[in-house]
Amino acid sequence: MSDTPSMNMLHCGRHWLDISFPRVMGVLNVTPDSFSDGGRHIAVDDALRHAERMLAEGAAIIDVGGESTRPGASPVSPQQELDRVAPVIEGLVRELDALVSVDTSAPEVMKEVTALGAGMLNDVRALRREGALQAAARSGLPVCVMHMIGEPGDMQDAPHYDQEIESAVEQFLADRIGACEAAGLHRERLILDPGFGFGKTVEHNLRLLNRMDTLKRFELPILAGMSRKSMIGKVLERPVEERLSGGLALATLAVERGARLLRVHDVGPTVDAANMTWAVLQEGLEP
Ligand code: 9MG
Repeated sequence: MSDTPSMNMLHCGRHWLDISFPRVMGVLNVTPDSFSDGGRHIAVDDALRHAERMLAEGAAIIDVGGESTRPGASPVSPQQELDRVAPVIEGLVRELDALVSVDTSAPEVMKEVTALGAGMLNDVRALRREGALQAAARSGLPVCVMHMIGEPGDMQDAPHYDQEIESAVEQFLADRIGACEAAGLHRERLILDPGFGFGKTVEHNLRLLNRMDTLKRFELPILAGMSRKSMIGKVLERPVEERLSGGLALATLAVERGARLLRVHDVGPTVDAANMTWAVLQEGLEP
């Protein structure tokens, strides 16, 4: 990415986000499997307390998602998504003044969450749903566009590419940047994501991370999300609750290969890993 000051600041609604150094996005899933047994009110409250902890540990952004994008997951309706995320977004904005990103592909949801005070959109389908490009353009917010082949329901059924994975991802993102610009969504508002774990084998993921610096040619911020993913489980043979060390190794490499945003569950340790990596890359003490 360029070192021009304007390229290092993202205008996220009422927040400005400084990405002149790596920043951490904390994951806040509000899908039914992430709710506690205590009923809806308690679940919203739990979500807010969890977000508060992530902010205290150094998260710059909270990414709220109401649709599970895990392999095999089924899609939900926009109304279901909104019912899940809206009360949490309201609380994050009102009580915590947090910079909220919303993980959604639905244009209806994009419109509503913008009105609720979200500061960023995160679309794993890269604005390919009907009306999504227009909704994102109208929101005025930065948008993360991610590479994925297939849908969460089938994306891990023998993913195959006719070219090297990094070329496929680069081509896809170049096409999506073009589509965004044609829809009036300016380039300065885009964040690119290679989509680790989305329609990729473990070999694809490892190669893609190793060569992720090829995406720097777009001169746009890069977001990487690998926290607790199965690529760690497969290489280290660890269950999901034992993937922190592997995740920190991947976060470190992602920063070295150009990522300025890391989407993670374990915020505190990742902030330290990213700041330490950055200090070496900058040969200085301050993040
Ligand atoms: C929602 N979600 C799950 N994994 C993700 C990843 O790797 N990147 C982005 N942008 N979103 C993700």
